[in-house]
Amino acid sequence: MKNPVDIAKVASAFRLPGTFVSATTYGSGHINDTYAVVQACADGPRRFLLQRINEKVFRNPPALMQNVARVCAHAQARLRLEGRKDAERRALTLVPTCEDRDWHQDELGGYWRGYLFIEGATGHDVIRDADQAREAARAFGGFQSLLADLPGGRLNETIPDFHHTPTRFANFQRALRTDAHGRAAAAAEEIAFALAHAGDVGVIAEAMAAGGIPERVTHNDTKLNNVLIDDCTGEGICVIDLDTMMPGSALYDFGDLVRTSTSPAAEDETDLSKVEMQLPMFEALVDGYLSTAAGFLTTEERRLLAFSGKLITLEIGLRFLTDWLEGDVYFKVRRPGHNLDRCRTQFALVRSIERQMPAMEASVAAFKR
Ligand code: ADP
Ligand code: GN1
Ligand code: MG
Repeated sequence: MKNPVDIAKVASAFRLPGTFVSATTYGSGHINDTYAVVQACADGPRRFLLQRINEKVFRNPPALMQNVARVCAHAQARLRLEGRKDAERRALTLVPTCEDRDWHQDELGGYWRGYLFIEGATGHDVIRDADQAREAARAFGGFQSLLADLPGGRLNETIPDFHHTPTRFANFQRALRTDAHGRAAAAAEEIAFALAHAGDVGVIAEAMAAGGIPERVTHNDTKLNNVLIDDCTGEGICVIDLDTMMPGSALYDFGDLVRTSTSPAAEDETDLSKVEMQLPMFEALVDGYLSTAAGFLTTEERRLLAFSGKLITLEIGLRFLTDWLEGDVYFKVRRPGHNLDRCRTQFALVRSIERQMPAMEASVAAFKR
């Protein structure tokens, strides 16, 4: 059990305008503890976002916050240079602490940060239509492009080997050998599926190691609910959840969009007949992504766009399976078997992608952009 949080006290450590009114837990992220805080200000109530960083997942919060601060400042500067009047809705803005720092450490040692709350926009857990898919991909491609000239050298690696799929596969194999909770028997089919895909896991990692795919500044957690979509215009307005910003491959980011934005089923859907990679959604993703990323993508990256969807879906499925075997220690779970359900959904999507891989590849090749 975690200690109860005195969120009013945490809020008082930040340079927030007005006086504290209330706070509620917010969002459906699997990692951090997120609160929407209401402050009474001269012009009425205003919301802010406070987040406690998950230290089991992120071992070096100061290094993480250094990345986040650099990325936010650069994105804001670029948007202002472009003359955007609503720059504060288009990139995250950190709220400084009363001591003018980017994070606050509470008396129990927990690390907190504050963001301006982006109103009138939503992070969707399930894709609604092709326009939304196009917008999400356009926003993430635009974000990669915005950060291509990030000054100050390489970002810190907040989680080493985060998308190194062979390492994820090795972690799965270790969890399987140990089977610390005696759960492997209940997941025999999923384990067989994972083992049968050993030949896929090295494709992108090996191409990167050989220099065939360039390292870029990437987001690495581009699931659909990590881009806020404007409630009125439908525009992909702001990329959020910057904890995993680090050196990576553009293919990781496109791949996770395929995982989260082509199927009409939720990530933890238990009726697997609903899980399907829908080609029109995939085409909308490619269209949206190329509208902002075509300028920098190499031929090899383009060639692997469809495959990246399969690989990242497999990789996240492996991670859910590993966490199930290890006793649900990483992802937040809301019911027994939640991680196994999530794994099954991912693997069903991998199957659907495999059935349609030729059509997906043909569709990428046909894009003229
Ligand atoms: P996690 O790492 O746990 O996924 P996120 O940073 O994605 O944490 O935040 C959780 C949720 O909070 C998001 O899915 C989104 O709905 C919401 N959120 C995050 N930042 C903001 C913001 N600045 N304004 C409005 N909503 C936000
Ligand atoms: C986590 O933080 P959130 O909920 O946006 C995870 C991602 C997974 C995703 C699966 C730091 O993302 O890597 O793809 O769950 N983030 C971290 O839904 O592990
Ligand atoms: Mg998130």
